[in-house]
Amino acid sequence: MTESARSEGPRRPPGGHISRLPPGQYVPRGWPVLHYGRVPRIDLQSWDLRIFGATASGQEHFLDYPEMMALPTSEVGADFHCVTKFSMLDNRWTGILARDLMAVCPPADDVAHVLIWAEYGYSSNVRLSDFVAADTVFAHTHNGVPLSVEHGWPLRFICPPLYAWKSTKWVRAIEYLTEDRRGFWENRGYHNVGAAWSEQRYSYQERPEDGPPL
Ligand SMILES: Nc1nc2c(c(=O)[nH]1)N[C@H]1C(S)=C(S)[C@@H](COP(=O)(O)O)O[C@H]1N2
Ligand SMILES: [Mo]
Repeated sequence: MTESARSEGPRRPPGGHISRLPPGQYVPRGWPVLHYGRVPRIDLQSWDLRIFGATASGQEHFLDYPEMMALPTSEVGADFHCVTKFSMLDNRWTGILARDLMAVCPPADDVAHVLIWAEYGYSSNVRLSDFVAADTVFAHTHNGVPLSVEHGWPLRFICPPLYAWKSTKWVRAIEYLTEDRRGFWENRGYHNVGAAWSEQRYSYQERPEDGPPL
């Protein structure tokens, strides 16, 4: 694994106690709904997940909803950090681990980044090392209750150590990349990596190795 958000986590400040919250974050009263554009209308009959780009076979894969739901189910406990500074602690996400999906539709050997695509063209990129982590999940259920459409039903990506703009709602496609490519917010001022514990909020904070030139 390359240098990764995974090695980071709660730190003991000079004063003593360990904070559950990354720097600059607070816990709001409810669970805010935040996204760009409209909430899509979902039709499970026509829904599919497309896996394309640099696949190992060179072929695109398509999974319909029953095929996706037939993959092994996992539950992940994780906090959720939005760059606008709200955090939701102790979420239980149920769904399909990204690594389990990847085992079925593997990438080519030279893939190091992944773009997650949503309905209406929203996208966000993550490093393959974050994609295959044990707590990266395509979730359909939150704390035992199916996600509302506003929160990304029927399937949303969750990558806990990264800011939540990388937790794409209404996922429809996964693109395997041999060269990193920025998604929607990474092209509009947010950090290409976005590790919350390192406060990688904005693209002006990036080191050259953090992402492709803007
Ligand atoms: N498809 C899609 N997913 C998205 C977004 C979006 O605009 N479109 N916004 C992201 C941002 S910026 C945040 S903070 C979270 C918010 O998730 P929530 O509405 O479930 O709290 O969704 C992320 N996923
Ligand atoms: Mo966000």
